[in-house]
Amino acid sequence: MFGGFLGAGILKKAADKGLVDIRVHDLREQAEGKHRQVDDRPFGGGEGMVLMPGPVCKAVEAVRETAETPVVLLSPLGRMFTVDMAQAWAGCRQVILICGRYEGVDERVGLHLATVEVSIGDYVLTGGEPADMVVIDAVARFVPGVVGKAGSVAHDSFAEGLLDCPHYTRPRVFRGHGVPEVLLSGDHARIERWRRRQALAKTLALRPDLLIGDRPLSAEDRVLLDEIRKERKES
Ligand code: JFT
Repeated sequence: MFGGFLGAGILKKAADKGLVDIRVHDLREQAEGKHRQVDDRPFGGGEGMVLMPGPVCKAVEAVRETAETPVVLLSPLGRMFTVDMAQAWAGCRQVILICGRYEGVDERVGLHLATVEVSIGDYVLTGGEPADMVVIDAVARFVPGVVGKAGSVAHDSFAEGLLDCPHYTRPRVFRGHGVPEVLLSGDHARIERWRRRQALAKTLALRPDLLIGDRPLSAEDRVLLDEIRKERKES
């Protein structure tokens, strides 16, 4: 499942440049016995299979470089994964993600091995892999050089606590719908102001919770926001 994800696009480029080194480890390499068993039926009965703690612990211990390495368990029961976690982990020498499947991993992995348990959102997946990919992707973006200037991380939607402004490309008129005049004006200062205002207006309309977060707004942003609020009251 990780081959296509890691083998294409921005992550592949980042790996080729040596900016990130993302390794996938097969739990079966740590398994014992003829059958190299990594999962078993749940104690107490019930549906499905549970990943055994032994192979998971051995796999982590085989790759962990220091006691400071975050060991992240993805799980529907975890704390919500946030941009702040992504940024923090991007600054770590190493991050280990435990990726389970089936009904999940033995509870003792979360209790005694993982340093943090996170969920990527309130919806149900069939396994841990897509959640791990989300975390890998979000963390990698914060590694310097991974995302080019165009996607400049610091400048970006959530990193700044705001949603992105709208984007348009050719044609100028698509099925009768035009492009905001300001974007065709060539006036870069005006375009920047418009984009900032749009980002603030979109955030206020769609995600007002982001505006009362812990990131203070600049004086200019507060002026723009007041304007937007006034306009909304008038219409
Ligand atoms: C889901 C996950 C979810 C979700 C790890 C492992 C198995 C499937 C599953 C789903 C519901 C109940 C198991 C995982 C996640 C989310 C992470 C696993 N499943 N039990 N992370 N974030 N929102 N769903 Cl292992």
